[in-house]
Amino acid sequence: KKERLEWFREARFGMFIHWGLYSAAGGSWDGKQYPQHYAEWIQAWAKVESKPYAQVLKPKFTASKFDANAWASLAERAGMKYVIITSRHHEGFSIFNSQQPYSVHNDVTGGTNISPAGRDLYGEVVNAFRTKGLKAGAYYSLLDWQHPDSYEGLSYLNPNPTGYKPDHEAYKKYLYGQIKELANNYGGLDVLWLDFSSKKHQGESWGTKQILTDLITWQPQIIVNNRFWDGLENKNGDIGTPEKYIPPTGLPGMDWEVSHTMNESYGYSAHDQNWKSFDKMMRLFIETVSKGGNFLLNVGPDAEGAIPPQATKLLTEIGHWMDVNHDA
Ligand code: FUL
Repeated sequence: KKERLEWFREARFGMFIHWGLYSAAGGSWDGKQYPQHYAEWIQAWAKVESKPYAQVLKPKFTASKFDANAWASLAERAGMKYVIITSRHHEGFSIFNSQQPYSVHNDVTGGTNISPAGRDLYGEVVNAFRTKGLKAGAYYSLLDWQHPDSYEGLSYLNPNPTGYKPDHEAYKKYLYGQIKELANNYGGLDVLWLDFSSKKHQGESWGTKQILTDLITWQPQIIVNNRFWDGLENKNGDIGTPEKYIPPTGLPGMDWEVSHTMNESYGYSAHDQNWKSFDKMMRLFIETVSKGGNFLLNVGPDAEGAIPPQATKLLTEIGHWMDVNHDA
């Protein structure tokens, strides 16, 4: 464990990226703005079924301005040492080209891979960061709102419309298959950032033992966060993951990383304009690092793959601060 965590302990600063179909909704559905924080939860806030959700948002998710190298440069210049990107979020749509058989019990047109034809957005990001010598990890949602066999699948948004009885074993297989792809198809996986467990669904509910055993074989250097078992902030993973919160005394006896946002939401929201000032941001960063944690700072690109200008500006300012305060 010690060697695996060596780079992480020195890294201090990483980029979190939330990018998926929800980015195309931008915090609104059907003309209505949802004030809830976390625009990546829009499907749940607006209670949209997966089929119309995908039909509306997929065509908008064009990535037409997306430039993985520009993202990696922005992170590097800000002093970041790694990236964690949402390979898929709770909605269940993937920005990596998964080959897992698509469930016949659902009918989301065109399946759940959302990279534009001929591309693999997740792969492009991972490659760009690795090429710069930065580490790259995958956020992967254990929840899946579109999969009919997942615990929170169709029944979560649309209580069992067809009388179909979810087959959780089938979902576990699907989950295992996707994690296997992430670990083996992209030239390495430095962090697997799973999200999330609850009292009801944890550990073997997800097939944890097999996944962890195999992960270590596929990627011996991998770091796995703590959200596999008893919910957030449990002590069973490699790293604790307090969310938008800095524990006053750190997390004694555990490596950890605070994920923070520049406005309120992780996913892109057109109406969340509560941007933190540079001073506020630096205070959060320094407080985290001084207590022994890493600072994982989120950006939420829009459906075209543009990072909001306010975020670019903050990251650029942080980069200047790093230049000035870096002891060479
Ligand atoms: C949470 C998720 O539900 C949020 O949407 C976000 O991804 C955050 C980092 O983790 O558990």
